[in-house]
Amino acid sequence: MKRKDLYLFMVLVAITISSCKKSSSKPDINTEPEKPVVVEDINYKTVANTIEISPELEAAKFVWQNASKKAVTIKFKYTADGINKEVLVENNADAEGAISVPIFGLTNFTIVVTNTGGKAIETRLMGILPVLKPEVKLSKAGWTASASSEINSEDEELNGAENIVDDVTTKSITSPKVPSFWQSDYNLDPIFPYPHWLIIDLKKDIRITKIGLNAHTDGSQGFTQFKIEGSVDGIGFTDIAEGQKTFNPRITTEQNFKVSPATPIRYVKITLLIGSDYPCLANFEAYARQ
Ligand SMILES: [Ca+2]
Repeated sequence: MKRKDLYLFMVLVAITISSCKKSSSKPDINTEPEKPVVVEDINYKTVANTIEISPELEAAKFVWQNASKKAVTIKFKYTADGINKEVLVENNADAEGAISVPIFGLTNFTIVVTNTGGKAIETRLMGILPVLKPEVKLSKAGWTASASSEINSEDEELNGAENIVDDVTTKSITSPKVPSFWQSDYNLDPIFPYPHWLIIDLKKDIRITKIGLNAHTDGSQGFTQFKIEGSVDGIGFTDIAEGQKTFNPRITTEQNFKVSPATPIRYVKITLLIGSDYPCLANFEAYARQ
C-alpha cells in the first residue's frame, strides 16, 4: 500500500471506529432513587367536608366538626372594603369549631384546610349575605358643606353651601317662602362654568349606603347630570355610585341614589356636570345601616 493509500485507509478506519463508538453508546439512565410517597392523614379533608356557613348580624358564621381532634389549620380568605383579607384559625383541635367573620355585604370566601404542619390542602368556596342593620336617615347635626362657588352675601342672597345640610324644612333667610338652598355664583362674567361641586363633611367616617337630594323650588335653576364621590381625607375622591347619575330639577321631594363606598367615608362630593347656568340645590341627606 502506498503511503498516500495507507493514510486514507487509516482515516477511514478512524471514522468507522468513531461512528461505531457513537452508535454503540448507551442511553443515559436516571439512577436517582425514587422518593418514598408519604400519604398524609386525610383529616384535613374530613374537616373540610363538615364546614358550614350561616348569616349573622354583619358577620358570617362558620362551624366545623373535627371528631378526631387532630389539629388542623383553617384559612378564611375574602375581600372586604376592596382589600384582600384573611382570618387564620391555627392549630385547632376543637371537636366542634366555630368562628364569626365580620362582613358588611355579600362576600365570597375561599376556605383552605390543612393538617397542622401538613402539606396537602383542601379548598372550599362559600358565599353569603350577612344580616344587615336597618338603613336609617342620619342626623345632620354638625355637618358642614362647601362649594366650588356660592351666592352668600347679605346684600344679595344667602344661598351658601351650608343650606344643603340644614334641616330640610328650614326656610331661606332671603327667600323665606321657600326652603333654604345653595346656588352657584351668578355674578361672574363669563358665568362660572360647569362642573360645579359641593363637598359635605359628615365629621366622621361612615359606611353610607344612600344619599338623598332635594331640588330647589325653581325647577329652571337646577342640574340634570351629576356624579357622587367619597373620601376619607377630603383630598382624594373616588366614585361611590358607579358613574354619572340623572337628577330631576323639577322634583322637590327627595331623590335617592345608592352609594357603596369601598370603606367608611367622611366626605361626600357631588359634582354637577350638566344643568342650568347657575344651578341650585336645596337639600342633602345621607343614610347608613345602624
Ligand atoms: Ca336646605
